[in-house]
Amino acid sequence: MKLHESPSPNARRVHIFMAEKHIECERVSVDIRGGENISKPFLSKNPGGRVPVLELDDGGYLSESIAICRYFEGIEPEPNLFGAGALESAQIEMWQRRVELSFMAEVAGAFRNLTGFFKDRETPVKQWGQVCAEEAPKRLEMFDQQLANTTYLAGERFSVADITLVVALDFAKQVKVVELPQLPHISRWYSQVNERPSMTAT
Ligand SMILES: N[C@@H](CCC(=O)N[C@@H](CS)C(=O)NCC(=O)O)C(=O)O
Repeated sequence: MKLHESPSPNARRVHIFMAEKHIECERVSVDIRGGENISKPFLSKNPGGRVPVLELDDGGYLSESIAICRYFEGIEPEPNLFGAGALESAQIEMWQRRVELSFMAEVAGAFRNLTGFFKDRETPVKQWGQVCAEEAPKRLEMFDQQLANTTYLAGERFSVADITLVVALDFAKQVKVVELPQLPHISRWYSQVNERPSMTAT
């Protein structure tokens, strides 16, 4: 297996997931700044033109971070990060999607539209970036409320939902396009999650 990647939040999600499961594989660096991910050879691996992409030993490819993580969960089931049984799996899926669709997407929208980082391939819309930057912090409240009652985002088990939230928060801090509020339960959870060795995986 080979992981085609660049230093980026979605690749980091996969790095953390792999570290939790002690999975290692060859890495191939993709220059997303220079547009290698939208070149013809790369598009033949992932028509979506994004990293990360997992190249399988049979020559096939998987993209979408969560799909890659699900593959790893299948080949290395422990520790369980997607849940066991109907209810827990659905709860983890629910929180993972809430983070991805309501917070991570806003952070990405603010970053892409306010900085124009990818303006060679898309048209940044400053006003839209501002809307995303205003929305993102509000979306954190539901996670703070949940974490008032649970150790981890989807319950008492560390899961892929925690990985998505920590990566989205760290990316927001790094690119400084969103003002992050100090929320007590997220702060408690963040310190706890950051004690895990997987958090420094690259
Ligand atoms: N939904 C995709 C998103 C992948 C994504 O947006 N990757 C970014 C880096 S974090 C990228 O490749 N950006 C390059 C570009 O937009 O040209 C996933 O989960 O893997």
